Amino acid sequence: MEKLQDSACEYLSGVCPVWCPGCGYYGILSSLIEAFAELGVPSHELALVSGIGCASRLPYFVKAYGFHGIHGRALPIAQGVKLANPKLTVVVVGGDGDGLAIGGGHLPHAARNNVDFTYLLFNNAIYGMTKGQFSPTTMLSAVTKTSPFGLPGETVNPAALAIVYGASFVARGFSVKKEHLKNLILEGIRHRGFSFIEILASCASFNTTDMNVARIIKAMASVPSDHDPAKPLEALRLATHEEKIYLGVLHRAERPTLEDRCSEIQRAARARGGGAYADLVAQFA
Ligand SMILES: Cc1ncc(C[n+]2csc(CCOP(=O)(O)OP(=O)(O)O)c2C)c(N)n1
Ligand code: SF4
Repeated sequence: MEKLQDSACEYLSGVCPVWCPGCGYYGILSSLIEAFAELGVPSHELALVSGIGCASRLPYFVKAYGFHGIHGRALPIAQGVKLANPKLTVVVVGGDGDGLAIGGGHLPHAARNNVDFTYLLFNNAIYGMTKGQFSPTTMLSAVTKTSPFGLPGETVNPAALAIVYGASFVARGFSVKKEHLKNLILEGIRHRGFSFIEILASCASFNTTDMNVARIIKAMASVPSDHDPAKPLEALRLATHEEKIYLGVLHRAERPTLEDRCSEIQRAARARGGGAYADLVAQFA
């Protein structure tokens, strides 16, 4: 990793990352801890939650509470963490396979519930940890261990999916653009509600074609300054552009969080008053 700010180094756990040389995830780790340093949140108020995969190893490397969960289940675990202790800043990390294949059923619910945490989806368009099987974001034409002649199914666009599912903050970053990514992570954490950040990153060992750094640099473009992130259809237009890869905040909306709604429901239930247990049982007799 490049030289980090001293304040950011405070967030390194001392466990050395086990990622391959050249892995795009190093850039994400440094942007993340730089963002933590700028936020100034103490380690004991930070929780990192992950599933399984190379991306999901990140909590080991950061001085914060960490939960290395089971494959694809980081989002519901993080929802429980946040509801149990709303004071924590909760960040979920994971790969495209973890989050969109086995864990794909959880994204719409995290988005519609608008839980106040940030999900960093590391998109290297491959299963890195298990040595190069195609994932939901692999390009149709890609040659992988399990797609020597191309893929049978269409490619998923993570940012577009999050917009359609109703996430209240959706952005796209690139592991190589570290300062830009740090600012996106800061915005995502400061956003009140579910923030989803797709981060493009190459897998140096198994996929340098889909996430070819030179290809992305050539195609990347900043979200135009006159873009209105409150309009989801406009955000979708940028997220699904056929030639350009738009980086930046695509969508942002303000709406009540799960915590707000749960408090309202609890207030309403308490206002109605307790019922008798025997009456409740009698209804089903
Ligand atoms: C239930 C279950 N099924 C399959 C696996 C094997 N497995 C481990 S990591 C992984 C894919 C990881 O890919 P991705 O989420 O894209 O992360 P990357 O390693 O590329 O960062 C799979 C299929 C597992 N650990 N548990
Ligand atoms: S296999 Fe790929 S994603 Fe995993 S550490 Fe190596 S380069 Fe990174």
